Amino acid sequence: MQQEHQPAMQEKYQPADLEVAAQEFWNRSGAALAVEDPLRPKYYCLSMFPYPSGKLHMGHVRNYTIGDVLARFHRMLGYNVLQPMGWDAFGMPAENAAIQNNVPPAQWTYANIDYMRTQLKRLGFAIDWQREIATCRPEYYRWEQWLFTRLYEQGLIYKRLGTVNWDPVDQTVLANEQVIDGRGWRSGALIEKREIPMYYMKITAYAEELLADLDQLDGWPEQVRVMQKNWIGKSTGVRFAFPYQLDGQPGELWVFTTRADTIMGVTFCAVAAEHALAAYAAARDPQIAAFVEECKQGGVAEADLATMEKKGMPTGIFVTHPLSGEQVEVWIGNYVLMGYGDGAVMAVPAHDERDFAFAKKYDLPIRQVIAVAGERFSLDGWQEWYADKQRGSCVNSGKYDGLGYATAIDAIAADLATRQLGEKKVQFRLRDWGISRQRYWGCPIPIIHCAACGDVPVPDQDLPVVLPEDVTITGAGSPLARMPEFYDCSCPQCGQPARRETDTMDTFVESSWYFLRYCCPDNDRAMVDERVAYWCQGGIDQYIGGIEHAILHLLYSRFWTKLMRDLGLFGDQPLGEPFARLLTQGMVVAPTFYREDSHGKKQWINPAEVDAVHDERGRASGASLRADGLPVVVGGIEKMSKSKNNGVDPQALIEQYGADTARLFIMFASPPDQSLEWSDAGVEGAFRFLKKVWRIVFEHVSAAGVAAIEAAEQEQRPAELKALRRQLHQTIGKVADDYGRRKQFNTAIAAVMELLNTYARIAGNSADNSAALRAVRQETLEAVTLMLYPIVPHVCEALYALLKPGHTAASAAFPKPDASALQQDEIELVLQINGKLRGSLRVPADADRASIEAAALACEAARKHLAGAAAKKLVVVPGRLVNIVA
Ligand code: ANZ
Ligand code: ZN
Repeated sequence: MQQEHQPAMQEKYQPADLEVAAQEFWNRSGAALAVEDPLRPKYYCLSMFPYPSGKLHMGHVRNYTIGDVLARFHRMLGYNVLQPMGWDAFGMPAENAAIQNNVPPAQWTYANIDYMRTQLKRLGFAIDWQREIATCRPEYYRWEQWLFTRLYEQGLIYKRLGTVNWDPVDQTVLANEQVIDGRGWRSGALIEKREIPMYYMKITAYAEELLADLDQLDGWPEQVRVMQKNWIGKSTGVRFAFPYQLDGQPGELWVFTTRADTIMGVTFCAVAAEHALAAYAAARDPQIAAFVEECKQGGVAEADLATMEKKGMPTGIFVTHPLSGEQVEVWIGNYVLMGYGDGAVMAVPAHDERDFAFAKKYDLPIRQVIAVAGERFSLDGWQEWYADKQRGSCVNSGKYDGLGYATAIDAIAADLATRQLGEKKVQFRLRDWGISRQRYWGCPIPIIHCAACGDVPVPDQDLPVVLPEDVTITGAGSPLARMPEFYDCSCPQCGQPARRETDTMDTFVESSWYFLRYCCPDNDRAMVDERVAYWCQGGIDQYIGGIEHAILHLLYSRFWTKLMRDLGLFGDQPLGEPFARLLTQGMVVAPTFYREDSHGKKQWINPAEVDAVHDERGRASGASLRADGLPVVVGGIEKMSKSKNNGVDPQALIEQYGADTARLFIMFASPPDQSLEWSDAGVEGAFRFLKKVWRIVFEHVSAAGVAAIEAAEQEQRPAELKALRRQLHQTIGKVADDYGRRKQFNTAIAAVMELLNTYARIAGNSADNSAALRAVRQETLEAVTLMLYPIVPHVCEALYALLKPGHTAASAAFPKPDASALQQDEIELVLQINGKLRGSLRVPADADRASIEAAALACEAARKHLAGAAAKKLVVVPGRLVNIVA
């Protein structure tokens, strides 16, 4: 049965009341509930779930509005739509807040969830709230623990030593972002590196597939695919060894190179500070030891390796070149990463830019072994062609002289292989994923440590390992490690007293599979079930979120999906890639304002507290603080952030203007993947537009009776109404394409605005109320309401009920363009006389050249401008213009 939504007809647009009414109606009618229906095509619309930090920020509102527009649009196209929501609820901020406010993290988190859920509901998103997930609930994380035990048994999770940041004052492990300039963020103590046992997920076992499957993801932004590709970082090269003798013992220094063709140009080797040979040298020379310590402190990000200042020290150790037999000295170099390849390189300063800089600095020999015809080698500076693989061939390389890149590598790899000193090798930059966190507010790792049996996974019947929620957080170490009631247990294998693991999992684990659990959040017997096959078949149709998750979250989610597939959890519908299409929304930016205090430190002032003057481009050119009327400095336009105090609270916006204005402003201000600049004027404009739409519909609905109009006007009507209908149906086509294929919502809105301008011009006259006009008006306004519905659903729900009593926009179909209305029976040509614009000419769309020429010569403008002169020639550009040359 059709549910009634019949709001009272009001002359003024009053968002507060009508938004509540619309939301109540949607709730009553279950408009957003998703029920599996194999007979209907599904559309799974997923937005990245928020961390429950306290309240929504503008980035959330943008993200979820984009999702909601797509969800509602696809519902109108007849899809069975799933749009779920949940909470990425574990994580450090809850622990920090707990220390500050003295509330347990659980309590803080649940209160935030409650508040943010209210905010999301107030925005009118068509979310199926029956599927809500909070990752901190045992019903959720028990399945993650269950999967952990399966993967552990298969060796896809394993334990080894890992390096962490240790705060010696707080006696706790810190995350990288908690270490500021080498010191603990809270204690200020110098941070030490410590090696502790940690659990790792073997993502490297999937590196090849994670890379190859990127090719399938043609619904992803190219930029994100490239970032994933670079992160996985596959390189093909040669791994080989330099043999050596140390204290009479034979050893081998292994290196990885992508340029084995330059092997005869090696003039030294360089190892990382953490390398065994560096440790050997450090143990015998305090100066080397000091240098090694200095290098380890740095903690260099890989991106900086190429540009940072090269530093090194010789070890005094010599190794033997495997092909030439030459003695080569080993240096310690700060540009060599321990975590990549073998933590050592063969240095070829003539052809590797980093080695070149290093050799110049320490005056080491540089030997050219690659030449390019027409290019001259010189030691004065680095030249790009030194690295040119395509054009170069070997020189000064004995038997390899004259060989090109690929053939030289083949020959050299073969010679290394016969000496059993090396072979071709594929190397990945991707490392295994360390998931242990020495934190409280996370999913407990389901392992029991037994003195006799070792690490024993918690058996299924003892899952979940529930995280105690009533704790006191002090900031010094995890409370779990101080709770015998948590860690004391008996070994599941031998029954002897044992100790439960007190580390928790990286919160990236929860976000790696939440989108699957939305399909079956109520299943208490399995992690996933056949409903996943329904909603996720062919991939989740649309995923929307921030570009900051372009690498890790998306990579981990892809990895988990493949793990679950390989455990057979998807039955006979193997899902390999979770997200078919990805939209990365742009940042929300806003102007910044500040004053400098007496120390020259900037005091940032929120845009809501200033009055700004704008230049003609809409940029703030001057501003004053409302409180004291005195000027403030106008800073740049920057991403909304706490540090620049330029965040605008969506709540205030919603309270003042309503959810629809917030949604419309966001979708109109810029395309979803570009940055969105906050502007009060833009919000005002959005609000005005909604008032206008309201008034137009109101006038149409309340106009009664048939008023007489001038006979002359009456005659023009059919052509004008036809033009309006044509524009209407063109707009319908364009809006559907903008929403569906192009995902450019701002241009869709602009097209509707233009349509309404034409409407006002042609049909806005309420004195004329003839049946023909009424029909076109009704048709136009119904379609406008439905076209805008995905973006501003509340007001459109109310307007649609006024236009079509007894019907609801929530169950209406998206309008379809009427092909006959699109047919253009008359077209307009530009009329020129002697090349000068003299007006226009209306002719039948299918008019031939002769009749166009006749019409041109006969028209009023031609008669006037030719003034009796005969036309020498007529130029006709079909569909465009006609030029009379006299
Ligand atoms: C000699 C050489 C000569 C190299 C030359 C390059 C050009 P990708 O492509 O990123 O895999 N390398 C190897 N291990 C390293 C480490 N642990 N830290 C820093 N650099 C390392 O890079 C592979 C190249 O990076 C290798 O090839 C090696 O330098 C260096 F004309 O070997 B090459
Ligand atoms: Zn045991």
